[in-house]
Amino acid sequence: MKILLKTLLILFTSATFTLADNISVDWQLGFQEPATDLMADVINFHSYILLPIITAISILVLGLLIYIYFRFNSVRNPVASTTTHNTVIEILWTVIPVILLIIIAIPSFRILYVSETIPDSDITIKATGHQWYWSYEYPDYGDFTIDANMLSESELSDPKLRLLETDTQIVVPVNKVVKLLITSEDVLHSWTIPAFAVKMDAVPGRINDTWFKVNKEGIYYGQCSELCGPRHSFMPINVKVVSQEEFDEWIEFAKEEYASIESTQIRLASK
Ligand SMILES: [Cu+2]
Repeated sequence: MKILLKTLLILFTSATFTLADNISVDWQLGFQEPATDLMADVINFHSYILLPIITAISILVLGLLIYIYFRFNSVRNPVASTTTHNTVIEILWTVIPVILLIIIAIPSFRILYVSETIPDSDITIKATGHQWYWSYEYPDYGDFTIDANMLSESELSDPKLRLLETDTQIVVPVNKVVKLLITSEDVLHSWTIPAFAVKMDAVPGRINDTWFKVNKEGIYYGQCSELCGPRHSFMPINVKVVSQEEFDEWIEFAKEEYASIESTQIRLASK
């Protein structure tokens, strides 16, 4: 009983942590808090369509098994039936699953369509996967590249988010459509932020695109989600979502801070 209460307490408190921290926590059940409308749709689809259907099917099948076990065992039913066909039941067990699949397919296709259709974007970011870090470019704002390496354990801030924090975070404005171009320099990687419902493969020699529009400020965490080598778990993704004013300030800072060496040389040479 004590253990049960303890477990319930952990589950309850972890749910509250989730709301605050935009990260997964020990004993968490379910998804992180959604930060985009798309992720909210995904969670609703899961919680109000998939989960009830799965639960109902499991309970129905379990109930039938238990009923058969007691009603038709050899003691209560010594002479077995020789029935081989029942047209009504056969039609039902074909038609009902078809209806359920249609009920699942309609909202599922809608979510897929929304995630694949990039609206008019306010800003474009290009993410490149490397063994084993991510680099980012903001092509709308000139020629600079940001490398985001994982922080080692001794460098972590408090609370210590092991395997999640990077030395530089990419910054995006809140409530703006961000178009993300994703590619890789070496092997397959995958750019993922669970709270955004974004997971897109980074493929060498090809550019994939996706998008997100975050509706709350904060720092969001993700990890490379394609097995890419021995340090696959050491290339986390941080996105800092700020107001438009803060973003404008940061982009001015970033242009100087992360300017590439070549362009600095060109600038110096032209002076
Ligand atoms: Cu990777």
